[in-house]
Amino acid sequence: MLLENKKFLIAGIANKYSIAAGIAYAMHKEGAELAFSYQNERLLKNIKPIAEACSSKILIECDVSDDDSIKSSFKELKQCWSTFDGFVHSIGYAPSDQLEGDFVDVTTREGFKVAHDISSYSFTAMAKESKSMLNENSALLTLSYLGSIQTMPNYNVMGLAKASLEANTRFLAASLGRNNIRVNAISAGPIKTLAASGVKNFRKMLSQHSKRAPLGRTVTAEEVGNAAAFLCSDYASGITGEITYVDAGFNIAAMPLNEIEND
Ligand code: NAD
Ligand code: 0WE
Repeated sequence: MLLENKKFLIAGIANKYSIAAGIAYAMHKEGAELAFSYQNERLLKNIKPIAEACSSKILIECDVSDDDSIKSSFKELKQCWSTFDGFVHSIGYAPSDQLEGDFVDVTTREGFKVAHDISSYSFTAMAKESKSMLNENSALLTLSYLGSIQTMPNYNVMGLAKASLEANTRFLAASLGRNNIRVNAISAGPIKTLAASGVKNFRKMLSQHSKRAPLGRTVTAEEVGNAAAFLCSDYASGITGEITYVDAGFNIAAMPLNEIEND
C-alpha cells in the first residue's frame, strides 16, 4: 500500500460529494492514517460517517479565515499525533456575488480579499502552523482549477485566487524543499460538489467538458483521490511544486476532435 505508516490531515470535507472525501477514501485505501478538519459544527454530522469509514476518530474544527482557529486546531491535532506526514488542503471560497456576471462589473475589493484569503493564503497559513510537526518526507497538497490560467464565464475572481494558489504551491515547495517536504497541486476537472451546486449552468459546463476532453467524459472525486494518494506517497518523492491535471485531458485540447470529424 502506497501510504502505509503515514498520517495525513484532510481539510475541506463538507459532505460525501466533496473532492476531499474522494481523497480521504483513496488515501485510506492505501493505508494512510487520517485526521479530519471541518469548517464549522454544522458540517460535523456529514463528516462523522466519512471519518468512521476511514477508521478515524480525529475530527477537529478549523475555520481558515481565523488565525487563532488554525493555531488551536494544530494544537489539538498535536494531542493525538506529535508529528505527521502532511495535509490535503481542499478549501476554496469567494462570496457568491463574485461568481455570477461580468468580471469587471462584479468584482469588489472585499470579494477579491476574501477569495484570496480563504482560497490561497490559508494554504500558506496551514503550512506555517504545521511545519514544526511535519516529518521528513512529508507532502502537502492543494486543489486548483483551470480558471487559474484560462478565462471562462463566472469563475471570475476565483481564477485570480487559483493563480495565487498555484504560485503559492511553487513558493511553498521552494521554501520547504530543504526540509524534504514536497508541495503539489491537483488541477481537477469540474465535479458536481457542494461548491459547484450553486453555480449557474454547471450542468452545461459538465457536458461541454465531456465534449472537449480527450477521454470524452468528466472526472470523479475518486480519480482525483487516486492521483492525490500518489502525489502524497513516496512514489512521488521526486515531484514538488507541480500542478498535476486530473481533468480527462480537457486542458490540452483547444478544440473537440469529434465535432470537426462529424461535420
Ligand atoms: P466542497 O464544497 O465540497 O469543498 C469546499 C470546502 O471548503 C468545504 O468543505 C468548506 O467547508 C471549505 N471551506 C470554505 N471556507 C472555509 C473556511 N473559512 N475554513 C475552512 N474551510 C472552508 O467543494 P469541492 O468542489 O470539493 O472543493 C474543494 C476544492 O476543490 C476547492 O479548492 C475547489 O476550488 C477545488 N476544485 C473544485 C472543482 C469542482 O469542480 N468541484 C474543480 C477543481 C478544483
Ligand atoms: O473552485 C470551484 C468552486 C469555487 C467556489 C464556489 C462557490 C459557490 C458558493 C468558490 N466559492 C463559492 N462561493 C459560494 O458562495 N470550482 C472549480 C467549481 C466551479 O465553480 C465555478 C465554476 C466551477 C467549475 C463558478 C463559476 C464558473 C465555473
